[in-house]
Amino acid sequence: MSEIVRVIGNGADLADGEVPNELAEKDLIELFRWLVLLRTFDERAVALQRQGRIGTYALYWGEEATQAGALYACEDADWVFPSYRQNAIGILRGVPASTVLAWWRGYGGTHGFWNPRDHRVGPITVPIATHLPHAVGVAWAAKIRKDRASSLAWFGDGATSEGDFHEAMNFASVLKTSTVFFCVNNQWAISTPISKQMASETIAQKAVAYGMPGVRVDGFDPIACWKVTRDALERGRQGGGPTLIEAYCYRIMPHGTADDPRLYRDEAESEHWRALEPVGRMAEFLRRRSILDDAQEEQIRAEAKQLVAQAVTDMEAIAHPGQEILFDHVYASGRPWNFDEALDELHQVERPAEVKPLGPPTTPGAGEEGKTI
Ligand SMILES: Cc1ncc(C[n+]2csc(CCOP(=O)(O)OP(=O)(O)O)c2C)c(N)n1
Ligand SMILES: [Mg+2]
Repeated sequence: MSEIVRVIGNGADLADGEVPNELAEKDLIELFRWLVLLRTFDERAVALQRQGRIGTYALYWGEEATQAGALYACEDADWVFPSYRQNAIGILRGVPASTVLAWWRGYGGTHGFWNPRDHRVGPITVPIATHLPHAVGVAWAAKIRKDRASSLAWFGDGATSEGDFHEAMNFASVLKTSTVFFCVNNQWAISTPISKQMASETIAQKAVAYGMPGVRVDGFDPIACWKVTRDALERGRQGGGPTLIEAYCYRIMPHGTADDPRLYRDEAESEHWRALEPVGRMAEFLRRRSILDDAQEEQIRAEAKQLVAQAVTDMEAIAHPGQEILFDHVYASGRPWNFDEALDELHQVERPAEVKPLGPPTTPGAGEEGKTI
């Protein structure tokens, strides 16, 4: 099994490694700010779902390092493609946080979506692995145009069982595109553990078959995630082709707000991993080096809270879209006759004048059940 790249130790028996020279103190603080912003958004989104103010939500608590660390290594010109688990990544690139919340509220049109070209952030992708060929496509286009842009796509351990993963890996390696395949191995695909997902010892080793490097990194370590992504992008830009990164971590939380992991796993195991979560770990690391103090941390947290609170206000100020939204934007030519008929029929269905809250949360796993993404 290849070695796992790690920089941040645990302040005890596991020593800290070297911080790459390119990361100045201000970068480390900025990276911490990103981690806190992602965490604050995620915790607030779960609360909003529990209050019936947004729909089912796929939380990423604990996976912030794989997101912020990798994105920090990207240049603004690089394209990034999230799955549902990296749903808020766009807010680190200028997508309004209210737009992401509106997406989870089920709003379409201009409210719940952004133009991928504006920030080079692909749409939130629910179908597993379908965004991987897209990431290869944009990197291939960039290569043809002799444009410097690379691409990066995040996906899970479960996604490696999809054909799209293999097709994308093959195309990227044959065409030598500058693409980073960032696999967040959180060891679970809803209720399927990694042991039932694959017989391979690691995910990184799958890279061998495609003639590209496969590296393993501690997925709870933002600096290590930055480092391996930066190296992969550098290589790609120099014409070295794609890289597969396996960020080894654990899905500490349920798959989503409609999932109850107590039904299929021992929660004592998540408690073990929780101790490694990246936000607290990064804060402690920065304190060990006297880069962060209480006042600064408090300010970073307060700013994140304020940004997310404003996003909630903005999201809730959006007028509820009409039922037409289900049928609009399907065809560029407008609604065909059968859509009009279906819409008429839908208008006959009684619905409350006001948007009904989704209702208070019930026990996880009950209620909005089965509604998994
Ligand atoms: C093509 C497709 N098949 C099945 C699903 C249902 N589904 C949603 S999440 C998920 C598990 C994905 O696990 P993994 O790739 O490890 O990502 P994680 O949820 O752990 O981030 C499945 C099977 C889907 N969304 N898309
Ligand atoms: Mg997974």
